[in-house]
Amino acid sequence: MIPTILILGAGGQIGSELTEKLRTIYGSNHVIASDIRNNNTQLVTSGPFEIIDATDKEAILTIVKKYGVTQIYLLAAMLSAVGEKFPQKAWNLNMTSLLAVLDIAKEKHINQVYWPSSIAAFGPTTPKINTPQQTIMEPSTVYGISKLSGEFWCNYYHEKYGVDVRSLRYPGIISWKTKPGGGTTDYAVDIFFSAIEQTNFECFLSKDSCLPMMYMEDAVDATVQIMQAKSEQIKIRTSYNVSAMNFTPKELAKEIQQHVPKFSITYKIDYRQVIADSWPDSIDDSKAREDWGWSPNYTLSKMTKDILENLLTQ
Ligand code: AKB
Repeated sequence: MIPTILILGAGGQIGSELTEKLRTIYGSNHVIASDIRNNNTQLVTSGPFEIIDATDKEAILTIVKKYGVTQIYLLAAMLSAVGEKFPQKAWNLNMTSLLAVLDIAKEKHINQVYWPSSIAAFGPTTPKINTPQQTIMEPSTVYGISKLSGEFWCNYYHEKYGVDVRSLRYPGIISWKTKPGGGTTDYAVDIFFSAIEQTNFECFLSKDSCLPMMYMEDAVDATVQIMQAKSEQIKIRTSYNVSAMNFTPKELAKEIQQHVPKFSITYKIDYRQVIADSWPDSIDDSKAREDWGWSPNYTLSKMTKDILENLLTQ
């Protein structure tokens, strides 16, 4: 049966590309995009669109009933860097929206939920290299605390009420169509916009700050794949580690310079460095590979080439 999907936070970095992909797979009328505002013309014109505050359970339920929604993808969230400026707002948005959606699933209005966790659920005491699926998790940001708590809420609703909720711990996601907002890994997107202007990029992380990253194409594929997997393949109901590449700002700049020799980078470290320092350098995603066949397609060089080609021909 073709699912009818509601995407909360569809106007954001991941939501906008995921909506496009899901509309291609299931047909535009089966994918209802929603956000708190309607400033993304592409989303609004390519299929159904509704204004929804993701913390408002009744508003979500009204739309679920209106369209006969069977799956919700909850992508509305406040990210790590901006969350440190507004800790209570971040907690409220990230947790209230998740509990609203899990409750809607518990009440059997829908039958599947997707909710992203993040590498931010790890913390400074977590083993940094090849971080295992199950390990010490003591996040130091409010975003990370909300992700770790959210993972356990997902597991609780699955165990206790049989809710079919699936989740990935996204690394930094790199895209060129829609920019992210308020994350610590955002430098790896902004850098490409300086590169195509052939200007200097001032990086807010140090040159050797290594972080796990993933190209949007892979992030969207991983999301679709985990949602399409058979229920019995999903053995982890907190959230799966997924990994594609790891690099430092210096390594990314070097890769870009192969295509844009005039591009340069300088470093002016700010408060986001401490956040980056608390996250893993690399991730062990063997469980995702074993359980539902995850495997990324993009390396750093393939991604860099693809982004620059797209941005330069836009
Ligand atoms: C952020 O930097 O806050 C996000 C994330 C890693 O979840 N991109």
